[in-house]
Amino acid sequence: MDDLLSLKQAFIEESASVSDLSGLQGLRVKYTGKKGLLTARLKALSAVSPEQRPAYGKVLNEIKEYIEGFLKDREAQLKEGEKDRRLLAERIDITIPGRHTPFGRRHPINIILAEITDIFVSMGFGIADGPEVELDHYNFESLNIPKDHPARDMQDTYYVSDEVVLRTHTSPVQVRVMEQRKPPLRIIAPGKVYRCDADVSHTPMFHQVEGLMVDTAVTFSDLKGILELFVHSFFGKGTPVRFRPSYFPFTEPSAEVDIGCIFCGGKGCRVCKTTGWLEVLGCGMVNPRVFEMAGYDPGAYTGFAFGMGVERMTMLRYSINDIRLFYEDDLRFLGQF
Ligand code: 2NL
Repeated sequence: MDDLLSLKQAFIEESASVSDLSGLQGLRVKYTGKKGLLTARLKALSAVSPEQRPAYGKVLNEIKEYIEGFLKDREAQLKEGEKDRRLLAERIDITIPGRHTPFGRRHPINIILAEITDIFVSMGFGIADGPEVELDHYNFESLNIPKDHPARDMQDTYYVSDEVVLRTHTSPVQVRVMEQRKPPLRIIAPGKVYRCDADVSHTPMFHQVEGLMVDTAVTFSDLKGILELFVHSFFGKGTPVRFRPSYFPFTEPSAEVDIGCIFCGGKGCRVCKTTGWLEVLGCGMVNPRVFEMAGYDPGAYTGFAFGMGVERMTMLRYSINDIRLFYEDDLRFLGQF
């Protein structure tokens, strides 16, 4: 009997320090396992004398029930605690703000390039493209720009080799189209061009839109009508427009198109250098020598051509005073358009 009571006492003491399921499993094996302390007593019951057996058996049974009851209750308790801890660890705080995924946007140059393109497409012009690495022949020679012309200066042109350059305008695209197609022709050539230059108003790469219309009786009036319509679509209907005589080797006669200064309303300011006018386009009637070199009969066809800088148009539209902002990848700038 003393042995049984001290067994129970030992179990009570040991069980008090069990704090997790693996500790509880150790206790279960130690007492109720195959070679457990309680199991040994149960096996030994038959060795107790018949007189003592009922009383001994009764106490032993009580201890067995106590031990088994304790193990069962404590297991349930520990499992519950472990579940609580797991749920706490897995808890999701639905009040934390979501991760911000910034959207990309269109570059201002591309917004304006698309606007210019759309206006000419609406007037029946098709879109042409061609190589940015171009033969000297197409970039200069075929446009009546001879070898000693200042536009070919090493300071302006990126030469790849003697015969190959980075195109300095998109005109060569239009020459290539003339070589491949017969009039009537009505195309624009938008794209990147390269000039060895860099300051507040020049970047080594910039964008141009050139245009070309050729048919049997295209006149300077057609040029004026189309370009005036373009300027009014792009800058607004009431914008004053003027054509001012100019010179390009590839057109004759040539002109530059000015609009009334959109910053001072024509009164004169820093942007228009007190003239009241801003230059937006260059244009002219295609030089017969250019037609000849492209394989068109200058006696049969006439045409006009024009060119504009997209960076300049974008700067005028959005009042930007430094061209370099377009190419600095500053999202504070790029996010504003
Ligand atoms: C400007 C002036 C111009 C042209 C470009 C051209 C193209 C062919 C034949 C004749 Cl294929 N001309 N292009 C004509 C006049 C002016 O550009 O200020 N560009 C930014």
